[in-house]
Amino acid sequence: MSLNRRKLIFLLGATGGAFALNSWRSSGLMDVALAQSTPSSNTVSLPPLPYDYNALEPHIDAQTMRFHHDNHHATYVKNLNAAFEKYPNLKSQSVAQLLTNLNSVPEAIRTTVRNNGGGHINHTMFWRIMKPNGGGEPTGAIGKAIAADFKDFATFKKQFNDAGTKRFGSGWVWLVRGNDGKLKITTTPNQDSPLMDGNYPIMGNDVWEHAYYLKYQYRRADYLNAWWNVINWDEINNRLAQATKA
Ligand code: MN3
Repeated sequence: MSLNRRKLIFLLGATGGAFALNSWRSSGLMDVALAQSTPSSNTVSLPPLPYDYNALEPHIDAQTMRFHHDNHHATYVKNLNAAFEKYPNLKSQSVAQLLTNLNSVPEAIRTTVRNNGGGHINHTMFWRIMKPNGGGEPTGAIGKAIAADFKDFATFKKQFNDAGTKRFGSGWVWLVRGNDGKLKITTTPNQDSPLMDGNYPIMGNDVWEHAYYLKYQYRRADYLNAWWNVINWDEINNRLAQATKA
Protein backbone atom coordinates (compact mmCIF):
# COMPACT_ATOMS: atom_id res chain seq x y z
CA MET A 1 0.00 0.00 0.00
CA SER A 2 1.44 3.37 -0.95
CA LEU A 3 2.13 6.05 1.58
CA ASN A 4 -0.48 8.24 -0.03
CA ARG A 5 -3.08 5.57 0.16
CA ARG A 6 -2.23 4.93 3.79
CA LYS A 7 -2.50 8.65 4.46
CA LEU A 8 -5.84 8.65 2.77
CA ILE A 9 -7.12 5.87 4.97
CA PHE A 10 -5.72 7.65 7.99
CA LEU A 11 -7.61 10.74 6.95
CA LEU A 12 -10.78 8.76 6.74
CA GLY A 13 -9.97 7.14 10.03
CA ALA A 14 -10.98 3.83 8.56
CA THR A 15 -9.69 0.61 10.04
CA GLY A 16 -10.92 -1.81 7.42
CA GLY A 17 -8.81 -0.56 4.54
CA ALA A 18 -10.17 -2.32 1.51
CA PHE A 19 -13.74 -2.14 2.67
CA ALA A 20 -13.47 1.56 3.43
CA LEU A 21 -11.79 2.25 0.12
CA ASN A 22 -14.48 0.44 -1.78
CA SER A 23 -17.19 2.24 0.07
CA TRP A 24 -15.48 5.53 -0.50
CA ARG A 25 -14.92 4.77 -4.14
CA SER A 26 -18.60 4.10 -4.64
CA SER A 27 -19.36 7.52 -3.21
CA GLY A 28 -17.23 9.28 -5.80
CA LEU A 29 -15.32 11.20 -3.16
CA MET A 30 -12.37 8.93 -3.53
CA ASP A 31 -11.86 9.98 -7.11
CA VAL A 32 -11.50 13.54 -6.00
CA ALA A 33 -9.05 12.76 -3.21
CA LEU A 34 -7.04 10.19 -5.13
CA ALA A 35 -6.67 12.55 -8.06
CA GLN A 36 -4.93 14.76 -5.54
CA SER A 37 -2.93 12.13 -3.74
CA THR A 38 -1.45 10.37 -6.75
CA PRO A 39 1.87 12.07 -7.43
CA SER A 40 1.62 11.40 -11.17
CA SER A 41 -1.75 13.12 -11.34
CA ASN A 42 -0.98 16.59 -10.23
CA THR A 43 -4.03 18.59 -11.10
CA VAL A 44 -7.50 18.96 -9.71
CA SER A 45 -10.22 18.61 -12.30
CA LEU A 46 -13.76 19.84 -12.61
CA PRO A 47 -16.08 16.86 -12.11
CA PRO A 48 -18.88 16.72 -14.68
CA LEU A 49 -22.39 17.46 -13.43
CA PRO A 50 -24.01 14.07 -12.76
CA TYR A 51 -27.20 15.22 -14.59
CA ASP A 52 -28.27 17.79 -17.19
CA TYR A 53 -28.27 21.50 -16.48
CA ASN A 54 -32.07 21.55 -16.53
CA ALA A 55 -32.52 18.37 -14.46
CA LEU A 56 -33.26 20.20 -11.20
CA GLU A 57 -35.95 22.46 -12.73
CA PRO A 58 -38.16 24.04 -11.55
CA HIS A 59 -36.37 24.24 -8.20
CA ILE A 60 -32.99 25.26 -9.60
CA ASP A 61 -32.98 26.70 -13.12
CA ALA A 62 -30.71 25.51 -15.92
CA GLN A 63 -28.95 28.84 -16.40
CA THR A 64 -27.98 29.01 -12.73
CA MET A 65 -26.66 25.43 -12.90
CA ARG A 66 -24.66 26.21 -16.04
CA PHE A 67 -22.98 29.34 -14.66
CA HIS A 68 -22.53 27.78 -11.24
CA HIS A 69 -20.79 24.65 -12.50
CA ASP A 70 -19.09 25.79 -15.71
CA ASN A 71 -17.94 29.19 -14.44
CA HIS A 72 -17.87 29.40 -10.65
CA HIS A 73 -16.68 25.88 -9.86
CA ALA A 74 -14.38 25.83 -12.89
CA THR A 75 -12.70 29.01 -11.64
CA TYR A 76 -11.99 27.48 -8.22
CA VAL A 77 -10.36 24.53 -9.96
CA LYS A 78 -8.30 26.79 -12.23
CA ASN A 79 -7.09 28.98 -9.35
CA LEU A 80 -6.23 25.97 -7.20
CA ASN A 81 -4.17 24.37 -9.96
CA ALA A 82 -2.35 27.67 -10.53
CA ALA A 83 -1.42 27.76 -6.82
CA PHE A 84 -0.25 24.12 -6.87
CA GLU A 85 2.03 24.85 -9.83
CA LYS A 86 4.20 27.03 -7.61
CA TYR A 87 4.33 24.42 -4.83
CA PRO A 88 4.55 21.00 -6.48
CA ASN A 89 5.21 19.23 -3.16
CA LEU A 90 1.66 20.08 -2.07
CA LYS A 91 0.27 17.94 -4.81
CA SER A 92 0.96 14.81 -2.78
CA GLN A 93 -1.91 15.71 -0.45
CA SER A 94 -5.63 15.74 -1.08
CA VAL A 95 -7.51 19.01 -0.94
CA ALA A 96 -9.36 17.68 2.10
CA GLN A 97 -6.03 17.00 3.84
CA LEU A 98 -4.77 20.49 3.05
CA LEU A 99 -7.93 22.11 4.40
CA THR A 100 -7.88 19.96 7.53
CA ASN A 101 -4.34 21.18 8.23
CA LEU A 102 -4.34 24.59 6.61
CA ASN A 103 -1.38 25.84 8.66
CA SER A 104 0.82 23.35 6.81
CA VAL A 105 0.12 25.20 3.56
CA PRO A 106 2.72 27.89 2.70
CA GLU A 107 1.44 31.27 3.77
CA ALA A 108 1.83 32.72 0.28
CA ILE A 109 -0.96 30.51 -1.04
CA ARG A 110 -2.87 29.67 2.15
CA THR A 111 -5.79 31.98 1.41
CA THR A 112 -5.91 30.81 -2.21
CA VAL A 113 -6.06 27.17 -1.09
CA ARG A 114 -8.62 27.99 1.59
CA ASN A 115 -10.95 29.78 -0.83
CA ASN A 116 -10.46 27.73 -3.97
CA GLY A 117 -9.78 24.33 -2.36
CA GLY A 118 -12.85 24.89 -0.22
CA GLY A 119 -14.79 26.02 -3.28
CA HIS A 120 -13.72 22.88 -5.12
CA ILE A 121 -14.63 20.29 -2.50
CA ASN A 122 -17.79 22.10 -1.37
CA HIS A 123 -19.16 22.16 -4.91
CA THR A 124 -17.99 18.62 -5.69
CA MET A 125 -20.18 17.53 -2.78
CA PHE A 126 -23.00 19.90 -3.72
CA TRP A 127 -23.63 18.50 -7.23
CA ARG A 128 -23.69 14.95 -5.89
CA ILE A 129 -26.08 15.48 -2.99
CA MET A 130 -28.70 16.72 -5.44
CA LYS A 131 -30.61 14.80 -8.08
CA PRO A 132 -33.72 15.14 -10.23
CA ASN A 133 -36.87 13.84 -8.51
CA GLY A 134 -35.07 13.85 -5.18
CA GLY A 135 -36.33 14.99 -1.83
CA GLY A 136 -38.85 13.39 0.45
CA GLU A 137 -38.17 12.20 3.98
CA PRO A 138 -34.60 11.15 4.77
CA THR A 139 -34.07 7.41 4.47
CA GLY A 140 -31.86 4.86 6.20
CA ALA A 141 -29.19 5.80 8.71
CA ILE A 142 -29.43 9.53 8.06
CA GLY A 143 -33.16 9.43 8.76
CA LYS A 144 -32.53 7.73 12.10
CA ALA A 145 -29.64 10.06 13.01
CA ILE A 146 -31.69 13.17 12.22
CA ALA A 147 -34.56 11.85 14.34
CA ALA A 148 -32.14 11.12 17.19
CA ASP A 149 -30.32 14.47 17.15
CA PHE A 150 -33.10 16.86 16.04
CA LYS A 151 -36.33 15.26 17.23
CA ASP A 152 -37.74 14.90 13.72
CA PHE A 153 -37.15 15.86 10.09
CA ALA A 154 -39.44 18.90 10.18
CA THR A 155 -37.52 20.34 13.15
CA PHE A 156 -34.19 19.69 11.47
CA LYS A 157 -35.31 21.24 8.19
CA LYS A 158 -36.58 24.37 9.93
CA GLN A 159 -33.33 24.81 11.90
CA PHE A 160 -31.23 24.24 8.76
CA ASN A 161 -33.24 26.76 6.74
CA ASP A 162 -33.15 29.32 9.57
CA ALA A 163 -29.36 28.99 9.82
CA GLY A 164 -29.04 29.38 6.04
CA THR A 165 -31.28 32.43 6.01
CA LYS A 166 -29.28 34.07 8.81
CA ARG A 167 -25.83 33.39 7.34
CA PHE A 168 -24.74 36.95 6.57
CA GLY A 169 -23.28 37.48 3.11
CA SER A 170 -21.84 34.57 1.16
CA GLY A 171 -21.34 31.14 2.64
CA TRP A 172 -22.76 27.71 3.31
CA VAL A 173 -25.16 26.08 5.74
CA TRP A 174 -24.15 22.57 6.81
CA LEU A 175 -25.21 19.42 8.53
CA VAL A 176 -21.94 18.14 10.00
CA ARG A 177 -20.87 15.26 12.17
CA GLY A 178 -18.70 16.42 15.06
CA ASN A 179 -15.95 14.52 16.85
CA ASP A 180 -18.51 13.47 19.46
CA GLY A 181 -20.46 11.64 16.79
CA LYS A 182 -23.41 14.02 17.00
CA LEU A 183 -24.96 15.75 14.04
CA LYS A 184 -25.19 19.51 14.20
CA ILE A 185 -26.06 22.45 12.00
CA THR A 186 -23.32 24.99 11.32
CA THR A 187 -22.61 27.72 8.80
CA THR A 188 -19.34 28.87 7.26
CA PRO A 189 -18.43 32.13 5.51
CA ASN A 190 -17.12 32.28 1.95
CA GLN A 191 -15.92 28.82 0.83
CA ASP A 192 -14.68 27.67 4.23
CA SER A 193 -15.07 23.94 4.77
CA PRO A 194 -16.32 22.35 8.01
CA LEU A 195 -13.14 20.23 7.79
CA MET A 196 -11.25 23.33 8.93
CA ASP A 197 -13.07 23.04 12.28
CA GLY A 198 -12.68 19.28 12.55
CA ASN A 199 -16.27 18.61 11.48
CA TYR A 200 -17.20 16.23 8.69
CA PRO A 201 -19.56 17.79 6.11
CA ILE A 202 -22.53 15.45 5.67
CA MET A 203 -24.58 17.83 3.52
CA GLY A 204 -24.51 21.54 2.77
CA ASN A 205 -26.41 24.16 0.86
CA ASP A 206 -24.70 26.99 -0.99
CA VAL A 207 -26.20 30.32 0.05
CA TRP A 208 -24.01 32.51 -2.16
CA GLU A 209 -26.23 34.70 -4.32
CA HIS A 210 -24.80 33.00 -7.43
CA ALA A 211 -26.60 29.82 -6.32
CA TYR A 212 -30.10 31.32 -6.50
CA TYR A 213 -30.26 34.96 -7.58
CA LEU A 214 -31.31 34.46 -11.22
CA LYS A 215 -34.47 32.67 -10.15
CA TYR A 216 -35.14 33.77 -6.57
CA GLN A 217 -33.47 37.22 -6.46
CA TYR A 218 -33.43 38.38 -2.80
CA ARG A 219 -35.68 35.53 -1.64
CA ARG A 220 -33.02 33.26 -0.17
CA ALA A 221 -35.56 31.63 2.14
CA ASP A 222 -37.64 30.49 -0.87
CA TYR A 223 -34.54 28.93 -2.43
CA LEU A 224 -33.69 27.17 0.84
CA ASN A 225 -37.22 25.77 1.01
CA ALA A 226 -37.24 24.59 -2.62
CA TRP A 227 -33.84 22.92 -2.30
CA TRP A 228 -35.27 20.02 -0.29
CA ASN A 229 -37.07 18.84 -3.45
CA VAL A 230 -33.78 17.91 -5.10
CA ILE A 231 -32.00 16.25 -2.18
CA ASN A 232 -30.26 12.95 -2.87
CA TRP A 233 -30.59 11.05 0.41
CA ASP A 234 -28.68 8.03 -0.96
CA GLU A 235 -25.55 10.10 -1.45
CA ILE A 236 -26.02 11.76 1.93
CA ASN A 237 -26.23 8.29 3.48
CA ASN A 238 -22.91 7.46 1.75
CA ARG A 239 -21.34 10.52 3.30
CA LEU A 240 -22.68 9.67 6.75
CA ALA A 241 -21.19 6.18 6.42
CA GLN A 242 -17.78 7.70 5.58
CA ALA A 243 -18.00 10.10 8.49
CA THR A 244 -18.96 7.32 10.88
CA LYS A 245 -15.82 5.39 9.92
CA ALA A 246 -13.64 8.44 10.52
MN1 MN3 B 1 -21.42 28.18 -5.33
